[in-house]
Amino acid sequence: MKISFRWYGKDDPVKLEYIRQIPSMYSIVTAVYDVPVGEKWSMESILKLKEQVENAGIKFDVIESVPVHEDIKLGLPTRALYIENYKENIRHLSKAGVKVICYNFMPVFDWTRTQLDKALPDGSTALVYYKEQLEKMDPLKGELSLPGWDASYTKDQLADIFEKYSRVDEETLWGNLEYFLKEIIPVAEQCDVKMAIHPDDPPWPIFGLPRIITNEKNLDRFLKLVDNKYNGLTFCTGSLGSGSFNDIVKMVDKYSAQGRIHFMHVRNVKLLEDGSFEESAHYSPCGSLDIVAIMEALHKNKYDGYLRPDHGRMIWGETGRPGYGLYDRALGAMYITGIWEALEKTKGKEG
Ligand SMILES: [Mn+2]
Repeated sequence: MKISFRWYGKDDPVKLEYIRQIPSMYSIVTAVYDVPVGEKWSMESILKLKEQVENAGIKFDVIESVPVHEDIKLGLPTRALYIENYKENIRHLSKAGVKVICYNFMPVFDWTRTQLDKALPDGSTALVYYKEQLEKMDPLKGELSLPGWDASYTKDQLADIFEKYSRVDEETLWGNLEYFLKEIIPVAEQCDVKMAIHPDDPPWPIFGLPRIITNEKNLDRFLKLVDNKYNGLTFCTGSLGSGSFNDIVKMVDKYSAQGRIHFMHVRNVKLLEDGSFEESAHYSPCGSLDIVAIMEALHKNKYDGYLRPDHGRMIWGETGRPGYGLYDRALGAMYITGIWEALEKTKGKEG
């Protein structure tokens, strides 16, 4: 297992120098942030990023994300150009030594929460998803701006995209994903870069838009679309674990045994009775997931891919990008590292 940490580039208040000071830190997880979705990333900007990261003494192995242009998800004729750009990005990143690329296939919206600063009883704040709040939200009214919501769309553009998605049901979205994979996976294999899809967060349709990377049955179907190890998963315990229908330990065990997990996002969520959830500290008793059992499954299957602590709470007065402060994620990294060390010492390095 290789511990990694997301970094949002030079404007991130969490400095590379701080990330390096977390014991066990191996690789950064980052992206080129100043290029519009769907465009090519120049070799120059990739190498500049690599140099910054390596100068801080950390590896530059994992990209999260190379975003997928909406025209690819919609299956529009213009996707041809964006798919060619995507292939070129894989080639460029491979030349810079990147091993894993994370991406997702969620229509329009990335991860969605209804509140970003919910105060928990211990005085920390966390990201939450309350069903009741979500039902009152209407993205087309444009009163809301949350991370994961593409602020670059105007209200009219968003209405236009929603109109286009009215003709894309789940099966059409599956077809568009299959088309995309059949184009890019051979390139990823040639370049020895593992593609790792991130599950939908939360793992159910929102605002009437389809979502398909949501549960075990659908992950099985996804992996069979192109049955090749270069077509793999970012297994996000918090995203999939927001649905009580997902048996996370069983799924981690199954997909890591198949060698199809290339990147783990480990975090905990506390499920509430009505299908709502709150993000919690990584420590198992704070949430609904058994983090030790998840790590045991990975260890048993000799997982040697990348793993990062995922969203953290805001603690100790830290301010910054919701979910991506330094302190709670660093606690998460050390908690996971500690579990792994205990597993290696009690069960042996062979797993
Ligand atoms: Mn995640």
